[in-house]
Amino acid sequence: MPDFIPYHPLSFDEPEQLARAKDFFELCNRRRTVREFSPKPVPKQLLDTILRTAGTAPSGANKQPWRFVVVTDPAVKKEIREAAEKEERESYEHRMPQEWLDDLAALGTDWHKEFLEIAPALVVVFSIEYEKDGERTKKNYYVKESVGLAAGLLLVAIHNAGLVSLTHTPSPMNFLQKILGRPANERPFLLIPVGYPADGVKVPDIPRKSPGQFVIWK
Ligand code: IYR
Repeated sequence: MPDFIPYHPLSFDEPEQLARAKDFFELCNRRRTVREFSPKPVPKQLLDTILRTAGTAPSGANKQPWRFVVVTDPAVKKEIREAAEKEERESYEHRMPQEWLDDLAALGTDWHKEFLEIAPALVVVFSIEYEKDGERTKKNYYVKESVGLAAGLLLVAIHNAGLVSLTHTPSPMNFLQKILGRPANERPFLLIPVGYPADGVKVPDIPRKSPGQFVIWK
């Protein structure tokens, strides 16, 4: 039998539950992806605490198959920017079909990725596909789901601390494995610049779906 320990659930009366749920919704609903950053540095202890939040995510068989590489070294950020822009330029100019480009038009993105050098920290999220146990290879489970959940918590923790982020997906991303010297069992998942927004930053005027559009009650 595995060891079990008592769980101490949070407990609120119903009005308090609703008030907390509303407050948390308001908090999350203010989060926006930001594409222009200030170079103002972020304290290491703050990032460390935010990353600990990401590490609380549930995961398949509790394997916690994530790695977060925090890049603040300007030389490494520059290397990442150059590699990302090379791939992104190829994608925007040759690889992405018109329909995809049309879908991105409202976001105002293109292959230029200055933010990869300007943002004070780049959090590069890797998924750990398998672990080596001596000679044996042990596969992890539900890796994408697990790492996606950790990344979601990361974005909310960043926002909660008054910082902003951008979920960036240069494609293909294998250059990150090389530049950051990660082993073959780690696969780049997301590249998340983190920091403060540039002064007067604007975000696209795009709507969120309402619950009527994405929730079904049976
Ligand atoms: N990876 C490119 C293109 C891009 C794709 C999607 I889907 C987006 O939501 C946003 C951008 C880029 O990062 O610019």
